[in-house]
Amino acid sequence: MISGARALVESLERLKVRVVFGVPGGAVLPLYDSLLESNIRHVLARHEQQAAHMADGYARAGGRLGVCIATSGPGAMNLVTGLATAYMDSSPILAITGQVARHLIGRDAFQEADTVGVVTPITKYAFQARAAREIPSIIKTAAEVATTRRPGPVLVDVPVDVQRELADESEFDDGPYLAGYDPNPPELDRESVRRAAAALAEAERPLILAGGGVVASGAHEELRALAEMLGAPVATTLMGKGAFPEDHPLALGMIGMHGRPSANVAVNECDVLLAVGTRFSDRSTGKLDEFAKQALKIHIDVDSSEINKNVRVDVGITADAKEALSALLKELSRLAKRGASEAWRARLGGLREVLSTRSSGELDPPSVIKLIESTLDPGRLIVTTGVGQNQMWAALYFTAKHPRTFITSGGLGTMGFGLPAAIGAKVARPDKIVVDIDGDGSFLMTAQALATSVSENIQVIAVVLKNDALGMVRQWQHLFYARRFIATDFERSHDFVKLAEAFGAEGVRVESLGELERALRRAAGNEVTTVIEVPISREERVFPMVFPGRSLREVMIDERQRLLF
Ligand SMILES: Cc1ncc(C[n+]2csc(CCOP(=O)(O)OP(=O)(O)O)c2C)c(N)n1
Repeated sequence: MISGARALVESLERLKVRVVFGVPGGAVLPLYDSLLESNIRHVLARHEQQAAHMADGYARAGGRLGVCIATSGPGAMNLVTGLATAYMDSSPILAITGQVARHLIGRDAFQEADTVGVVTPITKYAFQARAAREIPSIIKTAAEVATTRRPGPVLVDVPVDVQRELADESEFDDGPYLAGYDPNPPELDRESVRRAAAALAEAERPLILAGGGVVASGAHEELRALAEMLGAPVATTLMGKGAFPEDHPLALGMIGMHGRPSANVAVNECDVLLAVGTRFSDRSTGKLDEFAKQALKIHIDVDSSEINKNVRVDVGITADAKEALSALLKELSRLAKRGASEAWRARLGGLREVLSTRSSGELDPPSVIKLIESTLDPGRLIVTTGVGQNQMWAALYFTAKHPRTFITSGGLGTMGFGLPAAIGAKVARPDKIVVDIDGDGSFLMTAQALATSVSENIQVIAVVLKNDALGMVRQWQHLFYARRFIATDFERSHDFVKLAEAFGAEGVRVESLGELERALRRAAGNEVTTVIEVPISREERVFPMVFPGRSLREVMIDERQRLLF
């Protein structure tokens, strides 16, 4: 006879789960007790939101399932932001929550919350185990649902008496729990692939737009082969950063509100657009009616509900990106290809100049990001970000050369994501240098994750761009609310050096690029986590910018100068 809790831990072991991030509580005590007998590492977060972001960072950096645990009621409710973040960015995490005992469900018992009810809209699936014997099959299925087709978070709610319940192992069911769920992507529609290949072969001004789905499916090599075969430039979404090496001659960088002009303009001038693994978020497309309206559009996505959801396309292919791109490559190798025209390449090459990196020699944000990249071994670097200006500067100026090296809350835009995600990423990839490029506002939302980082020896570097403000919101107040600033300036400046030290991390304040370089070198070899405070002006604004509701062809390069392409 074994308990539900033991069965749960064994199920995780069978999935080769090596680490879980969590915070214990009454309703998960049996589970924690069973973890004592396991080799699974438990990383103690100081807040469940952070446990979820850690699992998310682990999943995104490592390309495998991340697991987090919370107790019932407040613990589970604290996971919500982390689950919604993972849901929007299609990140495979498994959240296990405790629940009050079965006979107390629905009676407002102590620390009872309807966790499944709350998380259903922000998870790919939410299970509740009603008997110990169901646990192996639920955990196996939950992990399968989280990691297959379009990945996403899954929650398993386990009442505490189910964790305690003893069952004979012969009673345990480990068959599929959801008979209707097919983990395999749908069969590739060959006819659509042929149509897509024919259009691409004919294209004079082809453009490939790669989203997070390319990273998730590990299709980066196929993408590169296809781009090189066609001589087609490649733009990415924010989530697609790293899907294509950004130092490649065909790379245009990121599209969208703060995209690179070369990428945004390409969208509106290409004749054939191949979009792969992107859901065409409004932040990426700008004004929808204008988005690539001149182009024949092909869309590959593993989630059929994404095809024609935001952008109407000429050829929709529901498939795993890797499989579809391989099929396209094969098909194209049989066709005579026109290849991208010289004029097209020259046009886009010229547009690259529009965004030149300022090098004032001061601590301006582009120079800070560039220095992080050049000082730390770029081959070993993983960047995570907060949300706001810091995130957009990181996205614009960090050259992501490999998949899973740029980790950011793209869809939900969750402040506080950067530090815990960095911790999770470092656990998944201890061989990497993980740098959280953060804003002071975002950092303060989850700064106590420093406690986890220091006590668990998970060494990361946090570079806090300190403008004593909620910079991005302030930027919008500046641009769209006639500089009527409210609630965006911090009345007091915070001391991040002392904050770091309070947790046993190292803190350093830098006043120049030279000092920053020295601090980064020291931090990379440091035994503990380092927080580097970088003062920047609150008047800094992120440009280029496509104003909300505008077409990607209207690029503001500062607050007055509009370039119309
Ligand atoms: C949890 C959460 N609350 C509020 C917001 C709205 N918001 C977007 S950007 C931003 C300001 C971010 O400030 P900071 O982290 O200091 O970064 P900066 O823009 O100054 O680089 C805010 C409040 C958000 N994205 N997430």
